[in-house]
Amino acid sequence: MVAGNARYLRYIVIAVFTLAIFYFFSSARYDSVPIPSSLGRTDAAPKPNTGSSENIRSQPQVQQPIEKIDKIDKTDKIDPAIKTDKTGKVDKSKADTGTGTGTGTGSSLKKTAGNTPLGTTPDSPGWETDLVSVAPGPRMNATFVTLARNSDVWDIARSIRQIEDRFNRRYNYDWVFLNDKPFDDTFKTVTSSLCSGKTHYGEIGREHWSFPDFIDQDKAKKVREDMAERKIIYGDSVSYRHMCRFESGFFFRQPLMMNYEYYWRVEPSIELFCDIHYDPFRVMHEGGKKYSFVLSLYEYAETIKTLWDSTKKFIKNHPEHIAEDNSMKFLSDDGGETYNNCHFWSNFEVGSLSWLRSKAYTDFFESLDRDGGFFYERWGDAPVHSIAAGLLLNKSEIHFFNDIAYYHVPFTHCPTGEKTRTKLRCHCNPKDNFDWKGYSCTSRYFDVNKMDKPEGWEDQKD
Ligand SMILES: Nc1nc2c(ncn2[C@@H]2O[C@H](COP(=O)(O)OP(=O)(O)O)[C@@H](O)[C@H]2O)c(=O)[nH]1
Ligand SMILES: [Mg+2]
Repeated sequence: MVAGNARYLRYIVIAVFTLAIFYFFSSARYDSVPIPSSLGRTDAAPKPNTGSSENIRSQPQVQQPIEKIDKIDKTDKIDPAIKTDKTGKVDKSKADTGTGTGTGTGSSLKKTAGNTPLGTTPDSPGWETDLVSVAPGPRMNATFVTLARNSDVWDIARSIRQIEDRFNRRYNYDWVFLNDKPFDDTFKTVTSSLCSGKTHYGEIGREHWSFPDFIDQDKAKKVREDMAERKIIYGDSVSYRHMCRFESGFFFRQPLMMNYEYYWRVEPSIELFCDIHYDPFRVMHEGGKKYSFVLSLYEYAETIKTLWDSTKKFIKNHPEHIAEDNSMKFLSDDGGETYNNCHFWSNFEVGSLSWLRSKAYTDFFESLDRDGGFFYERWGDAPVHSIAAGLLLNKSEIHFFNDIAYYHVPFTHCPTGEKTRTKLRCHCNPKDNFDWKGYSCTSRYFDVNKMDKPEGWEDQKD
């Protein structure tokens, strides 16, 4: 009996002891490492749907201040190309509504650049080696832009993932998606989960995606039938023609695009092969660039039979728009008499929206549009943009982004030079580089601009 009581007593003591230990650990304080308040902050309340959808997941507030307000010279002119708010901080809120001018209280970039130099080569000041943290420096008033169908969702997902991994996760630029039909929920959910900046979704108005009334439908139909017979790629497609006309004349005037000064066009299924150590939008702004490319080639002549005749007509009617130091030599081998079909491949573009919205460019587009070649032939937006850049801009306003290694089926731009590729952690095969091959116009571009070709280019010729 006594032994039994002692046993119960032992059980009770053990139970009390166990409870005490449990209580001790469960109420002990855990001194965590303090998290800076700026990290992990999210946008306040979800915004109402304004026709463009906000990013579904909350936005990390990761952009860095440009400079303190007291450093801003109040006499400086407002620069719409730089995104700032009244405190001198990078301001993303102006992109929210899809309206407005996107201007802020900005200092001139040159001044900002003094604080955060733009390093574009490994030995220049400001070259970024820390590719983990949020990128320092200002943000431009810029956005990615993609025209896509709902069915393109998984192909554009791949492109976004690569752009984010190689560049935008440190910069968080916005992304505008445009479609001739409403975007569905899957498209919005997938893309907004991948983009680190804000996402906007716009439906294109019918007037920008239909036959203008001056187009003779019978004539256009006959052309499509004939091109189908001759097996010209996309020759029988109506939607492809709307797409080319839209990219030539309307994407930059969509309401969602009016907020921005610079764009970077991204298509489904592209690849980026190297780290991007600096902000290409800043290169455009600080370098006074209006148009840029990574790949160039000859256009399929059958699709643009009268494009150059229309161009010559425009030159005659609008000599005031032709730049003094233009790139006619890139476009023509006989002083402008005929087109050599060289063009910048427009599925990649970083460019100035102000330039596309300028009178010079819109006069050019409208003149071509009236001639009907988007439907009576199959004019592509690539030769249209390229001829415009070549004639309306000075040479110094066009930029070749050697550091942006890129693929769009079937061509690759892989930077020439092993040192560059290693430094940028590229994963492209240098043998695939198209730049110096016979069907590329990049060698001609270098010659016209009297640029030195990179060491080793001759070994990649064919
Ligand atoms: N919304 C929409 N986008 C289109 C249509 N056709 C082409 N696109 C987009 O326009 C761009 C160019 O089309 P793509 O098929 O890649 O042409 P390619 O690069 O010339 O072969 C891509 O971003 C496509 O997603 C269309 O009918 N509707
Ligand atoms: Mg494409």
